[in-house]
Amino acid sequence: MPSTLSYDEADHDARRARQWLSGRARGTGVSRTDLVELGAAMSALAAAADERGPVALAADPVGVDPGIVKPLAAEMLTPLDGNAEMRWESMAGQGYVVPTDRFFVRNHTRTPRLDAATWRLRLHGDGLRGAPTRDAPVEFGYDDLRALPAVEIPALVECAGNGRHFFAAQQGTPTPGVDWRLGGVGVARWRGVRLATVLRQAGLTADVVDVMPEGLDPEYVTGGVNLGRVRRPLPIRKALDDVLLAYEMNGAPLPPDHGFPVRVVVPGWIGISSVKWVGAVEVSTTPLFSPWNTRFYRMFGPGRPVGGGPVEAQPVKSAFELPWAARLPSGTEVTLTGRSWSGAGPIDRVEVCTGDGWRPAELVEADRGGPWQRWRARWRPPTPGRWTLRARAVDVTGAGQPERARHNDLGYLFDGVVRHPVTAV
Ligand SMILES: Nc1nc2c(c(=O)[nH]1)N[C@H]1C(S)=C(S)[C@@H](COP(=O)(O)O)O[C@H]1N2
Ligand SMILES: [Mo]
Repeated sequence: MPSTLSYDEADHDARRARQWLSGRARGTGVSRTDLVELGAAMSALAAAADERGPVALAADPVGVDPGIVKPLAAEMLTPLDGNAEMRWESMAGQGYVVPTDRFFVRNHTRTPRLDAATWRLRLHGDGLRGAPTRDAPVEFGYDDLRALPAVEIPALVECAGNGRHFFAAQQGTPTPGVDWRLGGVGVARWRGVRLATVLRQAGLTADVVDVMPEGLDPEYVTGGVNLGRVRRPLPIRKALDDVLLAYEMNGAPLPPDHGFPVRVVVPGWIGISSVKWVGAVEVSTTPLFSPWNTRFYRMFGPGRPVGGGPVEAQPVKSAFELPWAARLPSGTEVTLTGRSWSGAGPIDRVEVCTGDGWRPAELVEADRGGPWQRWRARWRPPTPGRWTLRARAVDVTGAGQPERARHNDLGYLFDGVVRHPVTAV
């Protein structure tokens, strides 16, 4: 179940930034200027970061992506510049979780092939008081982790850029980055050991501030600059709360594309926090930085703080389990199904609009309190022609979905009501 703790993200972020500027924080690959002179320049960098050529796609039903191991069945996944977006219609009639064959993939480079037998998780940093001396690394093998107490939770992983397409398509303000519609999200059952268990076993000092997991996939090079391995710090409070080191997804060992042998799962937080193929975790008594919390995955733009605002929890979104665009029979009653979710807590209520005002959707009771909520609503398209379907949800914190999402230069956290086109025939 989602955590009920709330974090003052802005507070933690501001503290990080103050310590950074006073020279008390560290971050390889991040310069002081990055934080002082952020703004438009950062958008340009991010734009360069996403300038990777489109992946050639065969017309046959199973696509191949050179950076992704699993087959991309055309009815389940749409290739998107080296990533793969889930097709929402493939969730109709499915259970609570997204089957692994259609779970979205977001890779900065490519899926590495790792061997669990030789894999090690290395914890290091001045926040450890493990043997033999402070600052010495502590290692765990795959079997060591599997021998620790296990937990299994349904958790939502969503790309911060999910819905970015609609900044351009609905609001006329395109932003750089992967052009996700709404399929950059999924809920899976993740089994593993709590990061807290491993951190405590390694031995924490009393003054730990941040922990930073790092992936074993290739270093990320963009615009001729090597930004190193994918990594992003987490405040210790979140790290000790509901974060998992997961080795199973939906009852099977993690598949290569989703982080084999072990990945981090940070429920409700932007996908980049859930580092795949984790190899090291830095534990630090001073705030940590990486390009993934300074150049990318911050809110830049008019009305945003100098240096950008933090991005941690996902906002509220809703999606219909229908093709884009859908064809439905006119004059016949159909059951529209969909799902809504929020990183801040469970969904409280959902409404749909088929053109004649908002009305409540019927919620699947079994999903109450979980990371996402299935719902349904009946509709009889009155006449042949084009229709627009809309859905919007409110979570338990009272957060809802505006008609128009607030702009940010990198196109994160789109929470606007999406207008889903339907042709009735
Ligand atoms: N090591 C590593 N971890 C990573 C990434 C990556 O490229 N490398 N991508 C991140 C991003 S941006 C997202 S949205 C999620 C996607 O997880 P998935 O591919 O299992 O759906 O993984 C995150 N973890
Ligand atoms: Mo992401």
